[in-house]
Amino acid sequence: MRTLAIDIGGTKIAVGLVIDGQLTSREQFSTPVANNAEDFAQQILTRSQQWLELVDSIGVSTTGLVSKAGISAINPDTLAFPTPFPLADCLQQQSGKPVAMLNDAQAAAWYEYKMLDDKVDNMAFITVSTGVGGGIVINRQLHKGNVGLAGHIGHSVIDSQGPTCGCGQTGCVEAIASGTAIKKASDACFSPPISNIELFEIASHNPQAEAIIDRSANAIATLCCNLKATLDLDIIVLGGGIGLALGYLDRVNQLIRQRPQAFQISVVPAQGDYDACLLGAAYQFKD
Ligand code: BMX
Ligand code: ZN
Repeated sequence: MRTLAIDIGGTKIAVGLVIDGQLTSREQFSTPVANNAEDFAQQILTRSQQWLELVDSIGVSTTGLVSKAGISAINPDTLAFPTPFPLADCLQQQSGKPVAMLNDAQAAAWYEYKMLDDKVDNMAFITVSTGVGGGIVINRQLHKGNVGLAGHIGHSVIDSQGPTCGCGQTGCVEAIASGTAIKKASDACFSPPISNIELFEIASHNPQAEAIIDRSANAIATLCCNLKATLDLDIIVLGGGIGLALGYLDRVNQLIRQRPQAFQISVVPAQGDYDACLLGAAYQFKD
């Protein structure tokens, strides 16, 4: 089976060729403004031209709420989609190939679940990236809910005095922990501004950088303990550019170990590494 995998994030789009479950080549480019689905599909297919002839199918994982009608944003500050945004239909029409689409973190959750050993019944995947996304597997099944919203755990409120979130709530995990939130805090602190990569690099000897990263990791630790309390998960898999950044996962696990025993849970890195969502996109054709 040859699948063109497409992962649409708030900052970048990754495209790649997946042959029998293996990512054999990949490319990425900055996410364009989503003006309309036809143009957006056209731009992605142009960047995937070299693989299009070779594939049987197209698997998409995307930021946002995925329904039959198309994609919509929960937090338009991460990527705004005009309504309607029937991207799957447009990709199918323009390419002539079958298209399957899931929310990015839901797709990665199912892929990562299948990579785990047999004893796990309940798990969550969390991506800490432009936003904070999630996917939940309950009783060995991906739980999407009736409208596909399940797993949008980045929008759990953990601090009612916290920052405003683009979703309209106050104090969401995403508004505190995401790459976007980290950059905002960092820009308020450092002049000239530094990238999130630099922030992680200087954290070991810069207390301000350390505090910004710690605040994010603490919010993710709280989210993990809340998920344990709500769903009695067996394990949590972490991914995303921030989630997999230098020392971040260790911080989260250390912070979790300071919580009461009943809410502790072990958090492991995504086996698909930075490409968990891309591999998840293709994996939809596996089942
Ligand atoms: C947001 C939301 C989720 C998404 C998550 C991670 C939008 C556009 N997206 O919470 O659907 O899973 O961000 O997205 O509302 P990423 O861009 O960080 O991968
Ligand atoms: Zn929110």
